[in-house]
Amino acid sequence: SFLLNILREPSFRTGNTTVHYIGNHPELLVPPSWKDRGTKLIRYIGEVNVNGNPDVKKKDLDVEFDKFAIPKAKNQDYQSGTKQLLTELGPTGFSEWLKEQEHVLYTDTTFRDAHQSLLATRVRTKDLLNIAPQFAKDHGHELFSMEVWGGATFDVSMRFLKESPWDRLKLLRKAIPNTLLQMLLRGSNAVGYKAYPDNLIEEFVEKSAETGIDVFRIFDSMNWLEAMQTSIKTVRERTNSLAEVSICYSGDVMDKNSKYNIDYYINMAKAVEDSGAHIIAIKDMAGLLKPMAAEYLITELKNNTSLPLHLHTHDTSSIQSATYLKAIEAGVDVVDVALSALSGITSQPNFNSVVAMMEGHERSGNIDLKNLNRYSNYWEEVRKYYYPFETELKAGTAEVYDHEIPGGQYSNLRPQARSLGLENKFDTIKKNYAAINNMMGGMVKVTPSSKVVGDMAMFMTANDITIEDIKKNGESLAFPDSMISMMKGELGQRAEGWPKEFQAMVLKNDKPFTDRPNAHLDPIDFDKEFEAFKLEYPEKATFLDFLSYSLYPKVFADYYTHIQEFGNTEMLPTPCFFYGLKPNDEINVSIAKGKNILIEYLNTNQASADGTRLVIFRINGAIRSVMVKDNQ
Ligand code: 3PY
Ligand code: ZN
Repeated sequence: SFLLNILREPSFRTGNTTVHYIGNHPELLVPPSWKDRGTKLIRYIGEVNVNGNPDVKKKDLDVEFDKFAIPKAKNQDYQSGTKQLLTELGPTGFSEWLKEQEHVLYTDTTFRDAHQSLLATRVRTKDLLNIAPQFAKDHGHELFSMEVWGGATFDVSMRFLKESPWDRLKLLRKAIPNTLLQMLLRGSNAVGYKAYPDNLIEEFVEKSAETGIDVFRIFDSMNWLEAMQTSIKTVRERTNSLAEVSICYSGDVMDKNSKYNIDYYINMAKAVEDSGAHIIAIKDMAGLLKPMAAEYLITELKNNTSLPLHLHTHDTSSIQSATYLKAIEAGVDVVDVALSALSGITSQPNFNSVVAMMEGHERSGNIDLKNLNRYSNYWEEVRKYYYPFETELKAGTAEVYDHEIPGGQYSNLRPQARSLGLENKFDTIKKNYAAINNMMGGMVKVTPSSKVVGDMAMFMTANDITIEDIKKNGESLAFPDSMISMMKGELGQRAEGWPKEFQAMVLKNDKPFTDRPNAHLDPIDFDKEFEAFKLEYPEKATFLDFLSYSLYPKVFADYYTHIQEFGNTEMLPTPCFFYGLKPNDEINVSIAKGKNILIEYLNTNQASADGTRLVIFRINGAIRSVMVKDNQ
């Protein structure tokens, strides 16, 4: 870390070093001690106490959280599970094994999609780690996998939680050694909202596997297989993980006249099989697959393909456990569920209740329901910490069949509407969302294509524009950037193309391209750019950090600034991270392996003339204070 200090010192970085360099900079020889780390942390807590966490808008600083006990594992040790089986059998052998299982298997999404869909992806690593080893000891060996990474978790970790997504994965891998760890990968968009160069996708996949991912659920927001090929190929050739390739479910498979009829799904499943997939996922991101439709779809796919089938849904309509029962009876191999306390509505169906539903069924698995309930109780308590991020939908809605808004997007749409002053027009927004989908000839709507439809619905609602207005005066409208980008081809292609007239209206005189957007992006020069990165961000200079930076340069830079100013805030308890401390609150923070500090908040002085306040703490018994500018 001396070297890091030196590398960071500005005159060193500009190359103005002399033989007197160290003599002129004695501070560089002072090791960063717990005192510095403590000071950084109290600067953070002081800042939150005085000005609040900028991510928490509905701030209620007097909120009280009950103390509760973290469940202990019933089993002393980890029992061997699917992780060991994959190592033993390899991906192809594992895929064959999976298909032969009589009982249904489960993926627990609690650590990823469940909180992405209910709590805006805000669950912090610390709260996952509190429970991960115990849960894995008791239930890891009973599962197919745990979905723990990808989707929005990568971006949100850095942007809002000020955590390294790679550290999260490393720690979870260590805590959960016996079940497969699964991630959601947006094909050529990786874990972002736009296309990235192919060689970045390749490095990202390889490093994700090395760091802990066993199952890559790959999808494309247009169901365009071409856009998933780089990811599939990389998983197959550069890792020992499973390539689970998704078919995103849209419309209603029972409707023979729909473009998303049974032939559409059978044809796509065959193409997915030919692409080298180990597993086929049916990704029902909006929760549109009704029970009878599930029976029909799964039966037909089983008859026409030979890979295991993994079904994902969201319980937005509140009937998706019935869908699971029908799908299980039709032979689906794995279904996605979330622990009770983080299940339902825009999240996945309730794991605990699905286990109960399966009691007495010939395909029921062997899961200890009583024990599973203890883990749900943990999340019931921890969920309270995240109340400012709660989705506002209070119950299931059958309207989802009209608007087809994905679970993860639904919970974001209302806050977005509010921020644009459109909250009282939420009904119109939903109607416009459906109308745009219709005008575009029925779209697959999932990140990032769903965002385009959402942006367009906001745009129409804010400007009081109807579909008729667009058809009449589209030439003179300035469409949202995301729509222009999609019509240009920057999110990839749709097999059947776009409605030509509409595309021309949006693009005006610009011409779309017709191939993969990634084909237009220069590859990253890893050697050169990594070297430059290390000089710019010496305190976070691993190759994994470089990948984070390459995917999200601005978000990474802000995260880096946070680390420099406040140190590693990942280890602060969640109530402290979001709401600060109350007088005499004391927390015990692990700042390094085997090194803990005790931080007690004492009080805050009145603001001085220049608006600063002295915030006083005790660290390991010694009084310490920080000056914080009151922004009020
Ligand atoms: C994501 O891409 O984050 C999703 O969850 C899509 O369903
Ligand atoms: Zn989902």
